[in-house]
Amino acid sequence: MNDAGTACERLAGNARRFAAFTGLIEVDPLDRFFLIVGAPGSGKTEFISRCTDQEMGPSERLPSCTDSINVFNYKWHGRRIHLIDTPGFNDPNRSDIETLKVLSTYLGASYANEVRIDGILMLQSIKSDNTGTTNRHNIDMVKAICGFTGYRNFGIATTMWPRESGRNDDRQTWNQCVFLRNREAEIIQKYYGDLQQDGAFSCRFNETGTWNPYEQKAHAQNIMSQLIELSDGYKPEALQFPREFIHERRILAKTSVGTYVGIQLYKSMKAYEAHMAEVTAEMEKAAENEDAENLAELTEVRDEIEGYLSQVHQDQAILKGTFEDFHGDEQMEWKEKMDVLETDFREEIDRKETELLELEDMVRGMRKEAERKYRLDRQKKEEAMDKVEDYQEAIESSREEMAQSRGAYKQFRSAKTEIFNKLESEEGGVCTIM
Ligand SMILES: Nc1nc2c(ncn2[C@@H]2O[C@H](COP(=O)(O)OP(=O)(O)OP(=O)(O)O)[C@@H](O)[C@H]2O)c(=O)[nH]1
Ligand SMILES: [Mg+2]
Repeated sequence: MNDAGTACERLAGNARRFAAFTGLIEVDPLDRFFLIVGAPGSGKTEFISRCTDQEMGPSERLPSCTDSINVFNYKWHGRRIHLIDTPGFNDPNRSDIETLKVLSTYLGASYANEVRIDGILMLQSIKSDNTGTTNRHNIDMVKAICGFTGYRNFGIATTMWPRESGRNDDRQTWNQCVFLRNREAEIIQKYYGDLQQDGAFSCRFNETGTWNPYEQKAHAQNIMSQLIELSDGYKPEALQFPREFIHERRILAKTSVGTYVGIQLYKSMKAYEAHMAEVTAEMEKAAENEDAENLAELTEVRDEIEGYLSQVHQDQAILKGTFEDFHGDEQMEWKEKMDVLETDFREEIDRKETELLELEDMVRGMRKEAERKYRLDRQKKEEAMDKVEDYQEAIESSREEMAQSRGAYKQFRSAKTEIFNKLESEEGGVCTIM
C-alpha cells in the first residue's frame, strides 16, 4: 500500500486505541490499562513494541500524532491489555510543561470517562549515560502524578542490558554482567528504595540481551503478566494528578505535579534573573570603558538569557491553565491533523485513479494497434501481445493497490466519523477528547 494509505490505516487504528483509553469506546471489564513511564531513552517504546509484537514505524517512534502519548494493545489469555506509551520528563527536545500538558489532557479525559489505570511500569536504563538528575526528576514527577498511598501495582524494569550478555561464556562478558548487576542494585536502592518499601517490585527486561523477537516478547509479556495478576487482586487508587485536575477542578499550578514544576520554574527564573543582573552590570562597565567588543559579546549573552526567561514566563502562564483550556487545544489540533491527512489521502487516491485510467487507455490502444498492424504476421503479433500482457499485469497490481487504498480510506473515514460524532454528542461535558 502507498505511504498515505499506510499512514491513514495506522492513524485509524491509533484513533480507535485512543478512544478506548479515553473512554469513548466501552471496553471489557477484564481489559487492563498500564502506563509505561521512564526517563527519555529508557526504552519505553522498544518495550511496548516487543510486548505487543508491533514494529513501530516512524510515526510511532517520532512524536506521535498527539505529540507524545501513544496507546497500543495486545491479547493476553483472551483479554485486551492496553499499554500507554508516555513521554519522559527532562527531554532536551521538549519542555516539561508541554509534556505535562499532553499528559494532563489524556489522563484527564480517561479519568473523566472512568477509565482507571491498573498499574504502572517504570523503565530504568542501566546505562551510565542516563544522568542522575534526569532520573531523579522523572521519578519525582511520576510520584507526583501517582500520589498513591501504596505502590503494589508498580513495577520497575531495568533495560539496556548488553546484547547477547546471556552468553556469558567468556570472562569479559561475565565480568561485565557482574558489574552491571552491582550497578543495578545501586540504582534501585538509590532511586527506588522508598517505592519498594511501599510495595513496588523490580525486574529485568531482556537481561540476556537476546536478539530473538520471540524471546524478547516473552520477557516483556512475563513482566506485564505480573502487573496483570496484581491488578486482578488489587485495584489501585485513581491517579492523584487527574483527580486534582478534573475532580477538584484545580488549575495545573495547584496540582501536586504542577506545584513541583512550578517550583522548578521559579528556581530557573531566579537563576536567569541573577545571571541577567550580573551581565547587565558587566555591560555597564564595558560601556564605561568603551570596550565595544566585550559589549557586543555581553549583549548576545543577555539576549540569550532573555529568550530563556521568556520561555519560563510562557511555561508559568501555561501552569494557570485548566483541563478545559488544554483539552480544547488538543482536540482542535487532532481534528486539524485528521482533516489534513484525509485531504492528502483523497488526493493521492484521485491521482492514482487518473494514472490507472490513462494506463488502461494506453493498453487498449496498444492491443488494437497490434491486432491491426500484425494481422498477417502471427509471430510479431504474439511478441507485441506479450508486451501488452506486461502492462496488463502492472494494471492488475495497480488495481489491487487501489482497492487496498480505498479500503484504508473507508476505514479511516469511519473511525474519524465515529469518534467525532461521539465527541459532538458529548459536547458540553468535561469528558471529551481528540
Ligand atoms: N540494547 C538495548 N537497546 C534498547 C533497549 N531498549 C531500547 N533500546 C534502544 O534504545 C533507544 C531508545 O529506546 P526507546 O524505546 O525509543 O526509548 P523511549 O524511552 O521510548 O524514549 P523517549 O520516547 O524519547 O522517551 C532505541 O534505539 C532502542 O532501540 C534495550 O533493552 N536494550
Ligand atoms: Mg518513546
